[in-house]
Amino acid sequence: KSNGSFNKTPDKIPVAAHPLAEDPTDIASNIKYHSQYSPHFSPIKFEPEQAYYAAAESVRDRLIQQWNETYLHYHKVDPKQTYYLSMEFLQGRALTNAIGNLDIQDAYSSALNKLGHELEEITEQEKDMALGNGGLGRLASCFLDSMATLNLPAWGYGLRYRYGLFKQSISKSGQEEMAEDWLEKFSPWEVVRHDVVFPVRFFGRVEVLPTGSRKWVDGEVLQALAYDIPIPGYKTKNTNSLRLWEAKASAQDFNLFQFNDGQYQSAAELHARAQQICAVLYPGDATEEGKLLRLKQQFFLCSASLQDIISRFKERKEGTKREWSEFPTKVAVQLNDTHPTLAIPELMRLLMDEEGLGWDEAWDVTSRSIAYTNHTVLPEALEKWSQVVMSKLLPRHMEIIEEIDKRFIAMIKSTRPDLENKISDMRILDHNPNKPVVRMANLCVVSGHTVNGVAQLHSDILKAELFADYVSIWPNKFQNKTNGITPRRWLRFCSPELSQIITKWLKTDKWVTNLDLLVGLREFADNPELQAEWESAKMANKQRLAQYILKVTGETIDPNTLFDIQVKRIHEYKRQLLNILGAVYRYKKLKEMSPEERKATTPRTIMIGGKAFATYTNAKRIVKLVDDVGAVVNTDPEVNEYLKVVFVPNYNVSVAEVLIPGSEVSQHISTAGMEASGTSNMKFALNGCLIIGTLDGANVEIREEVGEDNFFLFGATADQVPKLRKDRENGLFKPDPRYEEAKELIRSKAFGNYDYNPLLDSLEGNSGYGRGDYFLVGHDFPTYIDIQAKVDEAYKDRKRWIKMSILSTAGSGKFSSDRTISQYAKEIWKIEACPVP
Ligand code: 4GP
Repeated sequence: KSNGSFNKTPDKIPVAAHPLAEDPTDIASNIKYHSQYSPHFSPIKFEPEQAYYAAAESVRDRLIQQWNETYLHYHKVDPKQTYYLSMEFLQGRALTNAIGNLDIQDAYSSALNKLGHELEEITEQEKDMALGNGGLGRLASCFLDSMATLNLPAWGYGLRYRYGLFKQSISKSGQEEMAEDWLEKFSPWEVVRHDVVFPVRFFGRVEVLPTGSRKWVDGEVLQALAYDIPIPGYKTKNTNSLRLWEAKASAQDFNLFQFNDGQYQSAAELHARAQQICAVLYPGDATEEGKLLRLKQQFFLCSASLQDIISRFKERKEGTKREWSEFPTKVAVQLNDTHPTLAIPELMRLLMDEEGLGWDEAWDVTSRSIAYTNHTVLPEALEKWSQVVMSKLLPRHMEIIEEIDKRFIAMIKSTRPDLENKISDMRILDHNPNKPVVRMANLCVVSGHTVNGVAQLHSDILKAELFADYVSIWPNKFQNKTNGITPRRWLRFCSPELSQIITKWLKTDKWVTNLDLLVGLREFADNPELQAEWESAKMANKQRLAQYILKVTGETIDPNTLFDIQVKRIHEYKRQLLNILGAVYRYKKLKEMSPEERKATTPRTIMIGGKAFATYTNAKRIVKLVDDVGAVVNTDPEVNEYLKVVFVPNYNVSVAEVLIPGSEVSQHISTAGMEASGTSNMKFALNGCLIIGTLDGANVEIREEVGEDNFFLFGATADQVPKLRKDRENGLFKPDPRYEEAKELIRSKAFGNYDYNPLLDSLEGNSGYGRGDYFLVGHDFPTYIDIQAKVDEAYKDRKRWIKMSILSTAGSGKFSSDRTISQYAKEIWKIEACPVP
């Protein structure tokens, strides 16, 4: 039992450093050693917070040992290595994951007991490393876990943002954003590498040398300093790195003269600009300054990472001169969306201007090394950078991009005259006189050796629509890699109860690294003993979730009601609005019922969580609406036994680890064709939660795997969407009366005085992006309500429900990120496992 008043470590435990101790007493000594000799607090305290830091540092010792071995092993073997470039990594907490992957959970738990603490309470002390926004960032983190677990030589590269994604709180006026300071105290999981520093230039000009070659000079130069985070694999020695860059200015850039003259700001101007680069993830880009800062961030990541990659390429064969043609056989660079596209012209520049290669050779090396993953077809997310800004910030890169564009056009003209009328869409530069831009996705497709989508439907849409013209030139360039999630964090560690049951029935825990083994549960799905165990594990998780909701919202929810969850970024295409309109409709019907009729319904708790981007007004209105509906429904004594609506604040990775295991149904209800994949759908399904979903993204494949009977399907399909929008345009849409009722109730101010008309008006009028119900809430509403009624019915049959839940887990094997990463390794990166002996 934790002892809050405990002020220092117990005397009977000796203080010693045993980095690799296995015995709990030795581990306790090691933790004690860190509390005394790696101090971060005054010496008399040893409360949960101090215990967390000391425990984390003792785990880190152990990681460092195998991390160094991994580094040396890769150095010696010199395998082909992958570098995953991403502006986002949503790592969440590290302690539980590290202890779990190292398989030292029991030893740490009892070591901490000896010191008067509980492991569970200690892990709660850790702040999430929230250097990501949503699916794309969390995917990158799942991938890192799988790469290490599969012993693949593969590193992540990102930026060390000071503030991650904002912290969300909900007040009377809706969502409020605050800076999320994950480094407030410090992170025990990062190691600064003072010997890994690279210069990164901005602005300046291009100088033509007497030899005719070109060089980027002048401007301002910042330093990129490496911070490494260890990424341990599950039950393996291999420990990879996530290298995060921080921007710094040097002492020479500090003007002592100006400072002593009282000109403090201008004396440290470059230092201040350096700080801006890694200050926040996705700074607002409504202003020109904001756009420039984002472009700087992207270039900073690309330039530092590529200089590092090149230096490692050389270092691993020190003393001998390597052929550059060997580079693509040693290096695979994966661009996680278009954000790191500048890696392409930067690699070209480094090879030509710094290493002296000619265009053709540099192009060959670059295009054989780099591949690109697309994560969205939303037009606003396809990056386009102003040519004016690009020329100013990166003059040499602009030249290189112009040359790539020119050569691409020449290639089309000489080899594919049939595509000449498509050139203006396909080329990289868009010379629209009002706003000439560089189209980053086009640059990736033209330059990379492989382009992939993240679920079968999405990859098909990329090939048939967005990139169709390129497919006819390079039919083999396009692939699908259906996303996945790590079964370690998303089942084994977040739901130990369910994991234990699975291991017991499968008679092995090998499913943790071979998730396909879960199909073995199918044969027991009807077994009453398994069903009873399953139900009680789910109930324990629901109770834990109910306690969490009480703690963060003050709302009491009943674990005997159906737990229905939708958690993801708030976006109109994800249609949280459909969910809340459904809840409003349910509320209205409950109000109209007699007490007896109400008793016959399936009581439900609807939980919705997610962050709305600070400048996305409609998304913020949706958050407010959910909260307002909850305030009325939850305090209405007539219905609150049968319905509650809760907005879960500050959704992040560690909150997901509590919500997902406790869920029974979850909603993945995007307009078909718009959600590239989704990954939380996979986490829910794996945890025995049934999905209410449209045929969108990976839902399609989840339904195939878990079986149609275990998936609540509704809504239009992707191929129907264009016609439905056209029909709307032509006044052919006839709203369902139930839909009108729900909207009317909100307009009638039943949920408070806030003006929801602008939000509801986006559902009216003629269709068009952002208006006239572009996302087809109205069209899908009736089938949504019908399927919800089926969910209510199904829940009443407990046996059938539990069976469906078991079958959902049993069918989730495909969605392991181990499967996804094995496919990337084999089919895109051509890398092989390099296990540390
Ligand atoms: C997301 C997609 O919206 C989501 O469907 C997908 O599962 C995820 O990437 C991972 O592939 N995209 C983003 C983004 O997060 O910023 O474009």
